[in-house]
Amino acid sequence: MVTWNPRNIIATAVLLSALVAGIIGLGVSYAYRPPPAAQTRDFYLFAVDQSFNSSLATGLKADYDFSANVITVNKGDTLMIHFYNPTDEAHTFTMGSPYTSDVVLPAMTSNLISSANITITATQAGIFHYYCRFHSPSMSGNLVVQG
Ligand SMILES: [Cu+2]
Repeated sequence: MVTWNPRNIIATAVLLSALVAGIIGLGVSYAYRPPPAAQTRDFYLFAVDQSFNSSLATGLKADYDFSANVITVNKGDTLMIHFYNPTDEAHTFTMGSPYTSDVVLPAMTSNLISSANITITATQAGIFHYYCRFHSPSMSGNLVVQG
């Protein structure tokens, strides 16, 4: 049986205050996260020929892919995608709203690898699909804008 002598009351008070402070501290650390400073991020993206026979696989239209299937930025960042096509077919970098884009790169020739710079200002958080119009679903990925 616990007797409420002054020593026990003090011990209980100390334990309770530590518990309350811990909960408040945890709550504050979750509640206050300063937003990361906006940055300009350069990202190099390549069309990739995976060199297999896609007609042997179900659900594929082609064997092309992007070199990266996830691009992650913070809301507020400016993303500069440097898109290159070192393959023998044309490719697109296509996105719907709000980051609407449709850049077409012609096939590589003997003296030129085509490229384009795509600038995206990440004003809206979320996960946004990008794809090549000619080689979906394999040639696709997601832009992740962290809020
Ligand atoms: Cu393509």
